Amino acid sequence: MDSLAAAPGTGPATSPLPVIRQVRTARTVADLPADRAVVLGILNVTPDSFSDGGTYASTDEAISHGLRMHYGGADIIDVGGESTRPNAVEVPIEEELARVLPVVRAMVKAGALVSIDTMHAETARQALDAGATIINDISGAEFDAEMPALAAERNVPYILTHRRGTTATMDSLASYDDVVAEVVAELLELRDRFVAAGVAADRIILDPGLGFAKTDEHNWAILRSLDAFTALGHRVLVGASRKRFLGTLLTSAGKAAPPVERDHASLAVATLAAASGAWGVRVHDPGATVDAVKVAAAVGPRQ
Ligand code: PMM
Repeated sequence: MDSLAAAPGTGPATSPLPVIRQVRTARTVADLPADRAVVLGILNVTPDSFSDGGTYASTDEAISHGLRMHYGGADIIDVGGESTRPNAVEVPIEEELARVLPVVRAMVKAGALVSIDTMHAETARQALDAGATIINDISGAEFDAEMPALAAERNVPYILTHRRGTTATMDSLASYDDVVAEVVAELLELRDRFVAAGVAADRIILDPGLGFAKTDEHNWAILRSLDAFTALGHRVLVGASRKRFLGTLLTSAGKAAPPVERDHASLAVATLAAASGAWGVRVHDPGATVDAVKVAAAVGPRQ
């Protein structure tokens, strides 16, 4: 299938596809490539995400963008309906469901593997019923009490992300003596709570949660020591794409680079994360990132 019009149930094309590659898309998690890092394409169906807020707020725009990423080579489409930026307004579950479910259904119909980016077990449950196969939860220690039981019952991969506090409080909690050791310890404690609730350990993917209760320097320290995370015996996901610390890095004339000007730096971080053994990277520009992680895989580990 190589055009939007040919994707059953996804409606007419509303925008051109910049790149169409011959892709054989993985339909199950087991089909994901094992010889390079996996690339998740970010699909925020929100009016207020920091990095692309509002761009794909309508269902049609979100589906078109998701299909562009799918045909552009993304391994997984990560669909979210609630902004996770500092001080984001909480979205009622009905609103979150109305945003994500039509998009999840369309992506699944087009043959994409879908993860659902949500902090709510009810949203995750309905997205899984609609064909999503991975739960991506950034709530950290504030997780929904229903989430472990759902992850255990459905036995799907579960992305467990480090975060302290909520979107309202996380910036004020970005204080560590040793950020790497403390994030590892807090992630493992969370991991143990999920395992105790019946979630198979090999289903748990760990994410250090760049930008979630972390300063710029904390993010760099974690990236510098990614092997402390990959050594934990779980797959590791890294989400750096367009984040604030990259804007700061690229400051020009006293102004941080805006999110849309952070893609080259995002690509560099994804490549370095893949070279450090990350299982996956979550990015806004999956087509270019797939090429980059192939380079990382071809070079292989440092001798
Ligand atoms: N970052 C954001 C949202 N979801 N999920 C995971 N697993 N890891 C992340 O780092 C992460 C995430 C926030 O970024 P966005 O607004 O660009 O989606």
